[in-house]
Amino acid sequence: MNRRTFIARVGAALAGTTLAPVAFDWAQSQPDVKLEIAPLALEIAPGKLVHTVAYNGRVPGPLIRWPEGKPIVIDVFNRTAIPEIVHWHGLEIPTEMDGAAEEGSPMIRPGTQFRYTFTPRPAGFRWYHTHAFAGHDLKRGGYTGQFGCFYIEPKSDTGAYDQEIFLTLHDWNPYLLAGGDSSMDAAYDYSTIDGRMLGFGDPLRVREGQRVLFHLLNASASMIHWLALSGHDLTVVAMDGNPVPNPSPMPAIRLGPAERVDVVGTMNHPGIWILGETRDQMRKAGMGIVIEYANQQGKPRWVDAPETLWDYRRFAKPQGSNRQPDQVIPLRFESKFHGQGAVATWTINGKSFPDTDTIMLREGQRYRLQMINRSSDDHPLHLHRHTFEVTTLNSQPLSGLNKDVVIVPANTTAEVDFLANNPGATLFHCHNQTHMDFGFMTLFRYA
Ligand SMILES: [Cu+2]
Repeated sequence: MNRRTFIARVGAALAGTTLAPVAFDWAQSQPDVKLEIAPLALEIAPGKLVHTVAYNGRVPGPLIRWPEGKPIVIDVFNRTAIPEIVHWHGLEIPTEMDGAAEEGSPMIRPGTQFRYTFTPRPAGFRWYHTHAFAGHDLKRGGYTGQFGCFYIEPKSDTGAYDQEIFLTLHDWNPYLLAGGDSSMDAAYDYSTIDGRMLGFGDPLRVREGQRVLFHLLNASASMIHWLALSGHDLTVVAMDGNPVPNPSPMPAIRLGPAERVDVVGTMNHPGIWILGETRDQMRKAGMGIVIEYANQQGKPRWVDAPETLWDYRRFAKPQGSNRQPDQVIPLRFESKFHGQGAVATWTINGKSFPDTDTIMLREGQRYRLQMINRSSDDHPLHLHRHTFEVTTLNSQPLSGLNKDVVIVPANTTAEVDFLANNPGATLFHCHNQTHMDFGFMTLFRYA
């Protein structure tokens, strides 16, 4: 049984239960947001089309901006030929609304509609995306344009900025390529910011002296990206939507798949600049956007950012957490090589999903996930429906850094603590689509 057959079985088991889509009169109750999933020929540059699937005919999907604590109704219509599902990433909501079939949320069958209703929380920069299986079919799941930003407004807005800009990174036209260890990973032809290649989207317009808050989202199915704004430092103020204890200026920003970083830039260097991937070949592939100061002319300039080390500890408190976990859960990640040209499978404690051991949680307990990466890849690990605190990185303590995705570098160990405060099935997986589809996933349940 692989992830696809598992989803099919869960779906069959759920038919006829309260989790199956409920019939109701659409005309009588209007949703707050409507999303339509449909194929799209996206023009990433003049005459350059990528054939994908997107929300409401655009990439990214519409920005959902919503006050914390106010219930929301979102209708999703699936106009594609395959079952789809929308995951609300970083939200602490019930299992049946979370949008992960492995937890028991319903798939949306072709030609049907599903109504998501929940109360968005916690405040901050969240996002939404498909959680469908792709496997060998790189035209599905996270490889498509099915993603958008979800901003939950805090009750008291602390924003001391003049302009707010959301930017989404994505890579297109995936194909499988042999990596360093000869197993296959996704590689891409093009990369974009907000669905446009560098030079072909509208520039971002700023004025001298402005403080600009950038909400950066890496919506790539598998790539880690580095971004820099030529001529400017960017101060990291939040990660995965949660304010960091130690905001720090950085010459470049690292974003793993599904990570968000909120940065503030002071516009104190007039000109026409490129905000782009720090690697030349990635900017050539399209990942960049022009920033234009008022009353400035000329060609957009790129200036290489100095070599930057990215250490989460820099944004955290340097000492460990005072709180001790009630239980430590060791999770060992390994790959299984299946020969030249084959996709590797992934294991957690020696087993691939759905044959992994389900981990039982008790409500109110604090758990420490000890993530031991015994592979030569860096993995972005994501826990659904909960926020965790990063507590050690390769035995170095830290605290106060609250996230829902963390990159565990090759051959290192990272620990995160979380409070079991949201009963229901909870998925834990690598956010690299290829890795998660080939076994890198496990389920937690509450006793
Ligand atoms: Cu991975």
